Amino acid sequence: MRFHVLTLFPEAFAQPLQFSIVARAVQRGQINIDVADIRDYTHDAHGTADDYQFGGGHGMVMKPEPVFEAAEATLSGYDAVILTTPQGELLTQKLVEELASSPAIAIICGHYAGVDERIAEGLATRPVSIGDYVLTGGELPAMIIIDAVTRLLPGVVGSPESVAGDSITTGLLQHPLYTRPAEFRGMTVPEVLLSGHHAEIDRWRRRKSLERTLEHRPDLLSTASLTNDDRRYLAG
Ligand code: 6GU
Repeated sequence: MRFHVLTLFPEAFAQPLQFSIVARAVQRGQINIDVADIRDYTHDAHGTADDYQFGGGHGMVMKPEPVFEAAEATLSGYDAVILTTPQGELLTQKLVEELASSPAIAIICGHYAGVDERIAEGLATRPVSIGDYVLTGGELPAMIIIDAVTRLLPGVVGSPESVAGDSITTGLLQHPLYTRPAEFRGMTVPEVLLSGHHAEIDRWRRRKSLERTLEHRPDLLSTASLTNDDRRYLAG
């Protein structure tokens, strides 16, 4: 998978993606991340990439010419050209899965008050927001998209089951996890997990997932496939 990032702040990408699983995916050649500096495609001495809004109003707007020129110089035949914007489609695991099936993804990082609408109209195919809050720029959203997509690529995460059983994908949040020691500062690991009774362990995990989802994300439950047993348990 090839990621092409177009940004006014390429230095933001120098360190953050260079650790753990994403870094390993780069090293193994499973993904490739190219970062282009939009400012390299400006034409004045100051490298002006933004300007005042027509119609008046607070906040600068990213000019179309440098973004189009950066895209034309660096991209070719991409399936998805994402524009990061709070006005975009919400990034969900379903959208991440869809993106993971493209051979290449371009991400234009929005900045300032926003981008000239012609970037959305004539260049980006997919405006994406990462959640209902406002960030100062699209660099962190771009990294989040890269991380989430990379994780789904074949062979990137050790066990395919850990990806297939993702909470959110299943509509249920993950059950609690424990490792050694069995007792830590007076807090103990639930007895059932030490019992070796796999059916009991599965039942306990399922119930904890149901409880957590009901408490923190009741909106997800309608997307989960629930058994009659699950429904009885939730009904209390
Ligand atoms: Cl993609 N960009 C900005 N600036 N803020 C956001 C966002 C994106 N998604 C949520 N908030």
